[in-house]
Amino acid sequence: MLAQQCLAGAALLLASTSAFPQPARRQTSQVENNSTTINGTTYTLTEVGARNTLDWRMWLERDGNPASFWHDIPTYPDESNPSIINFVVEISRWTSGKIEINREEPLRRSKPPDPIFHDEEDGSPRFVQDIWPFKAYPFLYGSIPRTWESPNFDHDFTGFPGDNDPMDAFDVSQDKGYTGQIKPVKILGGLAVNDGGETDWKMLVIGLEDPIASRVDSVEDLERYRPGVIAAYREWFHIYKIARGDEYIPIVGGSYVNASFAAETVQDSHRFWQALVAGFVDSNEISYNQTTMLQYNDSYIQPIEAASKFDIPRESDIQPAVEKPEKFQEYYYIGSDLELISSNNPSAQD
Ligand SMILES: *[C@@H]1O[C@H](CO)[C@@H](O)[C@H](O)[C@H]1NC(C)=O
Ligand SMILES: *[C@@H]1O[C@H](CO)[C@@H](O)[C@H](O)[C@H]1NC(C)=O
Ligand SMILES: *[C@@H]1O[C@H](CO)[C@@H](O)[C@H](O)[C@H]1NC(C)=O
Ligand SMILES: *[C@@H]1O[C@H](CO)[C@@H](O)[C@H](O)[C@H]1NC(C)=O
Ligand SMILES: *[C@@H]1O[C@H](CO)[C@@H](O)[C@H](O)[C@H]1NC(C)=O
Ligand SMILES: CC(=O)N[C@H]1CO[C@H](CO)[C@@H](O)[C@@H]1O
Repeated sequence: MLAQQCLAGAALLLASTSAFPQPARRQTSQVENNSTTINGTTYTLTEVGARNTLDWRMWLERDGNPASFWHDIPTYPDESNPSIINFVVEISRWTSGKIEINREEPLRRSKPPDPIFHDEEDGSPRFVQDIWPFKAYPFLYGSIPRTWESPNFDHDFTGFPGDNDPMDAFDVSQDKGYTGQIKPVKILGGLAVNDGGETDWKMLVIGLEDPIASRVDSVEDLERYRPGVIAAYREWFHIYKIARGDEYIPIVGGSYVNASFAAETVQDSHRFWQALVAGFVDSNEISYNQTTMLQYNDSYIQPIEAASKFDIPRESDIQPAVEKPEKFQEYYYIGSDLELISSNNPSAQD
């Protein structure tokens, strides 16, 4: 272990002094991409700890002060165009760690709650299984800032209450993305996932920078330029939890809703969030502290006070990633009766 740490330390040292790009450094850090400016606002990522551990964390700074990934990034790059939204990448494509925004204490440092953290399952970091022919999350996965799947009532389209999280989205762009990335995307459609009796929308989006973005506005357009992916991604949402022992996940209405209906649903969700941060509704234990909207004074924290108040580190301190547990390194198959088939146990099928 010690030797491994020394080697990793040496690799990092080499990486930072070498004139050439070093793949080892890329794997463990986003330091190259820790800062991005959108509409004159600079967003910076601060990363602390080792990936694939419960102690790992990532914070957001907005113009140099702590901010919440959920409450301090605008939903829309341009308020007059509801089909383009900002998207926060939590999970890059083909990675399996269940990384997400912590809803209970977005600005606070404690264990495990953090702005973005590695979700826990039975005391260990949670991963999704690789289900053949997919690999991990087969797209960029994340959430839409300033939206809320309100659990306080049954939603019209689904007939179920929301899951109490920001609204999720999946991005079919070719770039693989990185955790903490904020990118403008276009809404193409959406899947109304019924996750155990909770409404859990998965909005289908594409990054504006993608080579086909200007040509696709709908699910049908995407089918034309990327045949097969629509059906494959829908199938993944049905089956991805079977490997951890859960049921097949139904989709309300059976398939994708269209782009305009999806955009309206995002707008509704943005309104539910507004009622949340204004303190008008039961917050269901969500911390909605934010550092950008003085008009919501119950939840507003002075930006310059936030770092000391919530004990937020100002510098990144990135440790080499820890290896995934073995059971998440093998492939699984889903049989025709939706049974789980492990690649390590061929005799089970004789
Ligand atoms: C970092 O950003 C640059 C340009 O913005 C991009 O070319 C590069 O691929 C990114 N690197 C990673 C690791 O995402
Ligand atoms: C973008 O910046 C301009 C100028 O500061 C501002 O008027 C506008 O509201 C901003 N748009 C968003 C969506 O933040
Ligand atoms: C989109 O879907 C909604 C809800 O099903 C429907 O009312 C609307 O007519 C559809 N719009 C288009 C352009 O197909
Ligand atoms: C808090 O915000 C509300 C509007 O949302 C405003 O009416 C009220 O005066 C504000 N209170 C303080 C102390 O700023
Ligand atoms: C961002 O990246 C730069 C260059 O890699 C690094 O010097 C700086 O410490 C990083 N800042 C944070 C907050 O991680
Ligand atoms: C609305 C909200 O989340 N308020 C919290 C902000 O943070 C303080 C701690 O400083 C909590 O006490 C509030 O409940």
